[in-house]
Amino acid sequence: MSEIILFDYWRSSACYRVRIALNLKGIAYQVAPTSLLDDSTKRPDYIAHNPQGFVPTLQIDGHDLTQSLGIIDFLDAKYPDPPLIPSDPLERSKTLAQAMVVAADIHPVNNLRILKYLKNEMGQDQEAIDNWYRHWVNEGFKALEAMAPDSGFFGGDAPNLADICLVPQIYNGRRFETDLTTFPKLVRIDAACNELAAFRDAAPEQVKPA
Ligand SMILES: N[C@@H](CCC(=O)N[C@@H](CS)C(=O)NCC(=O)O)C(=O)O
Repeated sequence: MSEIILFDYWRSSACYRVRIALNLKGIAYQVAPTSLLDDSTKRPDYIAHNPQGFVPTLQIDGHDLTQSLGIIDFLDAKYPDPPLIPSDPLERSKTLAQAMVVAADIHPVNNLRILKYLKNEMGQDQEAIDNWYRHWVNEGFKALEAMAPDSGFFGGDAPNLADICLVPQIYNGRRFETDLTTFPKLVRIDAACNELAAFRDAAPEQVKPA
């Protein structure tokens, strides 16, 4: 089998999701550090791998896979143990809904390119941008808290795709000093996930290039 390569930026929450999934499944991979600070992802040689010019890209079996949830879905189909997306139709739908609160509703409006646009094109100052960020985290987390279980992980006894999406979003929420006190279940699940080496080893500070 050829080497698996993750085009990764240490602080990207979409990359963080994929790192967690790879670790949970015990899949060995190499990192191709890809900075978001120097327009590396906008150069033609990178666009050839990822037409959107985003990270992550996972190179595997001679293919370039993009979109963190698409990548994790592929990994789950190819390496089914442990499962990250339930096979039962009802549980699968619930897990995707929980994951998408973060991946489809919170993250896209708080992405680096959106924050840069607010600053450079809309002339917003840092305080307004930080308030924007916290507002959308709050909106999403209010709903996700209501969807969260009273004990265990979103996945029950073991983490699943929803937990994988939650942890990077909590990490970034804290970076922007979001008040998480009204989301006790989410904070509890985040802490439980971070008891696991697969989550801890995927954390930005653990993978930040020297
Ligand atoms: N929905 C995509 C989002 C990917 C994405 O937006 N990645 C960010 C980093 S977290 C990025 O590459 N941003 C570059 C840019 O905004 O130009 C996924 O889940 O993979």
